[in-house]
Amino acid sequence: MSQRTIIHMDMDAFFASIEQRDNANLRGKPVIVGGAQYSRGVVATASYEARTYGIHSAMPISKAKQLCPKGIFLPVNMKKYKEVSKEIHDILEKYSNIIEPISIDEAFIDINNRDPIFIGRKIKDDIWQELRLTSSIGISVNKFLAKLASDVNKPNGFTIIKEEEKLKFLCPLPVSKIWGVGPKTKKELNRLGIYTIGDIQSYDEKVLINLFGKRGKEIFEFANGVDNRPVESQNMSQSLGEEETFEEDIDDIDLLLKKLAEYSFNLSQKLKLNGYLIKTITVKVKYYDFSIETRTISLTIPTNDSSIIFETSKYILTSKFKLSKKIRLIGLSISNFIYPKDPIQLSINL
Ligand code: TTP
Ligand code: MG
Repeated sequence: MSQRTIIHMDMDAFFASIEQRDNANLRGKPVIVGGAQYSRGVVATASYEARTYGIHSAMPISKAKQLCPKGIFLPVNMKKYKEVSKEIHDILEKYSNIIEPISIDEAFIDINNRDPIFIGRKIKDDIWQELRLTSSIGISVNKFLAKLASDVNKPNGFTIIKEEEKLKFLCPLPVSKIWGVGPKTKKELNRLGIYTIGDIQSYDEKVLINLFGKRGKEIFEFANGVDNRPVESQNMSQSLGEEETFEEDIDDIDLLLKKLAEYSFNLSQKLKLNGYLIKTITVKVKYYDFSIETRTISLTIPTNDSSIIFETSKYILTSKFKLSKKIRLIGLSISNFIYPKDPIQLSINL
């Protein structure tokens, strides 16, 4: 594969920075956003001033108040943040049509063979000039490294990891920095004496594959800075989907429904972020023998609602499939996109 250049952009203390931008009295102060209806009494984010007190996302508001009684606590104004997110997206679109938003404040940008430093700087400057917000930019040869790069010099970072530097950069990082290595896999790796990404680099790939199957191969590849995943631009003209192959073939309906619920939630978030509604929902099942079945339903009323997407997919799965064999993979996709002229039709709740 020829060498690619990927940019990852992540806004700094996103919700808190917007509040500080819009109210000069908050600048330079510990600002904590959260506690309102969406965040169930936890911190959504904290300004970098507040982080010096040890406050971070997902911490209970009560704990944050103990750590910093003089902090300024603000509710989540999701409508405003989503508007800013759209403005950021409009800036990114000036520089590439291959953009993959992965949350409200971050995106991958594939810039093909154009000058990454020039484009990265332009994006950062435009976001500052037009929106008075700082972002952190990471540039590298793939998504995994670009995302790590944007994170290392936050806030207001601009970091490049070159192909020839990647192994050295990765070496000292903890294994938890690898995509998909959560607390459980981390524990298992630690049990093998593997703590850093460097430990994986010098481990035998075959042993990892024996122990973890195809995940072992992925872990080894990430550790060596190999990641061939494309930037998946959300060109909403066709379809958007999620699927997962199970570690073992299954016939547990509850697990299948759990997957559909998870996909519905993720897909609904992407729709809401991009302002689209959909009319068509498709469920795909691949059986242990690799045979594939798909079933589709079209809705009369377009939606972006995760529970409608889930209930429809549940109906499809339970009424339109035989499910007589063990299942290897389940997928959910949505298509037939509509961009409503009247944005009030859209639910603003994430
Ligand atoms: P992040 O990019 O993870 O955090 P951040 O932008 O606030 O700070 P950083 O400089 O470290 O990137 O998340 C973006 C926004 O998403 C964040 O401002 C608030 C929201 N969010 C939550 O509501 N809950 C969470 O647990 C996290 C992590 C983020
Ligand atoms: Mg951020």
